[in-house]
Amino acid sequence: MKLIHSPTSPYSRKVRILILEKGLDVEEVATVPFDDDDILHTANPLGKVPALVVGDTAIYDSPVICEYLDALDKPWLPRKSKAHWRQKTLHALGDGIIDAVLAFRMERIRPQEQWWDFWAMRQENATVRALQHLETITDELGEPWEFGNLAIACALGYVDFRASDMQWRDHMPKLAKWLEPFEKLECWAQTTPPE
Ligand SMILES: N[C@@H](CCC(=O)N[C@@H](CS)C(=O)NCC(=O)O)C(=O)O
Repeated sequence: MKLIHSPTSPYSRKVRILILEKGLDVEEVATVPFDDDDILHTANPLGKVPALVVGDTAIYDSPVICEYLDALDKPWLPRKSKAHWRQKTLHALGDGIIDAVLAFRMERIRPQEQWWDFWAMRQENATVRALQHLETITDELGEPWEFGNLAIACALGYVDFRASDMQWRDHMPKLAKWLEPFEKLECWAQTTPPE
């Protein structure tokens, strides 16, 4: 298996952490999606990372890749209905925070006269609401690693990377404490985005 990824992509980070934690044999191929490499376009016509090449087929969209890899060995994702859907929903919440931070950033890296403040504020408000919600359910989140927590931890890492001026730790102390064990793990250090 081959993972086409970008070292700064938080969606890729989820998959890379899962691979490291499970000790899976996956070759990593780093790319920059905006370079429009053939290897990425062949694997994923949408031109987005991550994409996982498995034999003569490809799997994409990070939650789908995570679910595929997770199912290979000692799944973290519970089978039982209620816990299963809860973990998938938490994973979607983490991905949604990443989506919002990314969309905000895309607004702000345009020339200033092209900024669309309505859209930027919408993304920022969604991020803040999601973090505030997580602060209220921190006790329920549990230990690393679970299927939902993987995405939530990577989302918080992405807020630190791309929206550090939010200073979310000052406003969400329980969530900040919850993240600490993740930040001490080897796989966390190995997948920290380069500056
Ligand atoms: N829903 C996708 C999102 C992937 C995504 O947007 N990746 C970004 C990098 S962080 C990308 O490849 N962007 C290039 C583009 O949108 O053209 C997933 O979870 O895999």
